Amino acid sequence: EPAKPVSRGAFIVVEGLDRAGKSTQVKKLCDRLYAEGHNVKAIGFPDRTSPIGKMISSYLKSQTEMDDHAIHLLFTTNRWEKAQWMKDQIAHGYTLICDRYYYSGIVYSAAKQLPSLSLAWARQPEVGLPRPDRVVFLDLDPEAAVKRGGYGDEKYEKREMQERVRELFLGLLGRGGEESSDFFVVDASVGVEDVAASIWGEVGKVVNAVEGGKWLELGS
Ligand code: FDM
Ligand code: MG
Repeated sequence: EPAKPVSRGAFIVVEGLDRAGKSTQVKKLCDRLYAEGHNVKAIGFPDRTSPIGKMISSYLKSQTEMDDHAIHLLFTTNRWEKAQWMKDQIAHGYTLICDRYYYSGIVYSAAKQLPSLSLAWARQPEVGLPRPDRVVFLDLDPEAAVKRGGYGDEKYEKREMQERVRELFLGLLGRGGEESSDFFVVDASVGVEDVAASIWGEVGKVVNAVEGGKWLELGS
C-alpha cells in the first residue's frame, strides 16, 4: 500500500529508565506504523555515530573522564547537531520515533546532585530543540529493572542513580511540571505485548492526527 500524502510527520519520543524496554517498544512501534502505511524512522539519543557521539560513548564506558557540565553539554550538542535534519525529515512527512531525548538529558545530569548543575541549568541549552508531539514514559521501578536482569556496566547503570532519575522523571511529568502535558505514562512492568498495546492506543491516534493536519505545528 503506497504511503498517503501527509501534512507533516509526527515526532514521538520514548523515555524511561534503563531496562524499561525502550528499544524493544521503539522497534515494535515503528514496525506497526510501517505496516499501516506510514513513513517512519527510528532515531535515538545519544547518537553514538558522530564524533561527539563517540566522545559520549567513551565517557559512558568509563574510558574517558569528563567534567559533569561538559558531558551534559556534549549530550545536548549531540541533539542540536541532528535538529535540522530532524525538522527536515518531519517536514517531508517522516514520522520520527525517538529513543530518549532531552528529558533524559536533563534528569540524568540533575540526578548527579551537584549544587552547580540544577535541573534549570541543565534545561537551558535544550531550549529551542524540536518539541515532540507526545512523550511516552515507560515507567518501571528500579527494583523491577534489577529483576529483569539488572544493569550493564555503563556509567549511570547503578541502583541509586536510577532511583534519583526516576524521582526527577516523575517530577517532570507530574502536576506542575513544565512539559507534563507532553507525557503519556505507561506501566512498563507488564508484558511486552501489553505495553505495546497501550503505547499504540495513544500514539496511533497522535500520529494519525498529526499526519492528517489535525494537530498543532511542530513546536520548540
Ligand atoms: N543519557 C542519555 C544522558 O545522561 N543524557 C542524555 O542526554 C541522554 C540522551 O546516557 F544512562 C544517559 C542515559 C543512559 C545513557 O543511553 C545511555 P542508552 O539509551 O542506555 O544508550
Ligand atoms: Mg542503557
